[in-house]
Amino acid sequence: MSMTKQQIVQALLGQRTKWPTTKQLAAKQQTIHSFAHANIALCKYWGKRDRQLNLPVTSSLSICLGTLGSHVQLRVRADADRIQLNDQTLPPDHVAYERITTFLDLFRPPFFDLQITNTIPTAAGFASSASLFAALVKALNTLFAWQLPVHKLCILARLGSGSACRSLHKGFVLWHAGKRSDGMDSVAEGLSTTWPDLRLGLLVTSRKPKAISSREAMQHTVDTSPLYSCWPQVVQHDLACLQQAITQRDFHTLGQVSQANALAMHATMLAARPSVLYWLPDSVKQIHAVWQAHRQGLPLYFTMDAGANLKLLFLQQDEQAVCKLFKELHVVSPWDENRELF
Ligand code: 2P0
Repeated sequence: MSMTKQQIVQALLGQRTKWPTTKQLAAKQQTIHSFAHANIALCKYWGKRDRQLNLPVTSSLSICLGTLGSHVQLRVRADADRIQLNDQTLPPDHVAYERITTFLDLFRPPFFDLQITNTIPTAAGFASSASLFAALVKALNTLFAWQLPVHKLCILARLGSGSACRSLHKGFVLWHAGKRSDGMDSVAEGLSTTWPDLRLGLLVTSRKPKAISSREAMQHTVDTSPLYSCWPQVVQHDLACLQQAITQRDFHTLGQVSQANALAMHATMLAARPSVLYWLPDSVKQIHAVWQAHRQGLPLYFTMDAGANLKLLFLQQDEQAVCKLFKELHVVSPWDENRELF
């Protein structure tokens, strides 16, 4: 039988769970600031072996979005949690309020005052829940002075949202699926290879929240898609290719395999019953535009998550040509910390 989230927290924090009282914390009047960048998977996390602990069926590999992500300010409060998201106070029946407070329930007392500023569109397929839970876990670590090593922070962040563990490292990150039922080996690892010339381009097709959350779509696909049984083999192949492409800085393989992996994930969703289709007419137009540019010799690829937006992959040398084709592009340099774009 799998462990509960509370048991995992207890196991990770041990004596540290005897944290200071609300009064002691409030007396410090501390406001903790933290930041975690968003991440985009090149080989996707799609399907859970344990829904309670967000343990994935397969490993996955991502790249961080540099300065784009979630800023969190955390303080303690005596009564109910208060959560502000991009300057709006969330009502208690808001889906994000419920999700965040359910996570905070693992660390009571106290209650919390949380201000979140996402520098990427929230819930539009730009992985804002990953950066949010990663930033929140970093803030809790500082507030309670746990001084946890990063692999333990990964496990805590994963309890909030699976891919949040990938937002605790920079650059390329491999999230190991792990084998243990308690998930203590399901942690993210930062890869040592950097690739400063690599660029991501965010194409905003829609800022609207999705009709179906990625969490629901993922489970529905696992439960009903006849194509899902192929997914672990696809990932095994793609992960090996991507890791080699990263080591060798082989951009064509990186682009081709990332694009194919995203399309394979969407294929599993399309085959679900009923089908899940995140693409909008503009998404399809943009896919064709990328393919046409590619046919004309531009080394350009895309990936997509559970949303309508494309993320383009290209190299610095082609940035001008790509920006000419896609006027609304937000270019991200994963290894340049000084580049603010949104
Ligand atoms: C990823 N996605 O690898 C994949 C690809 C979306 C598509 O991680 O763990 O709903 O239930 O919070 O945040 C988004 O999945 O998953 C995600 P849980 P979530 O980036």
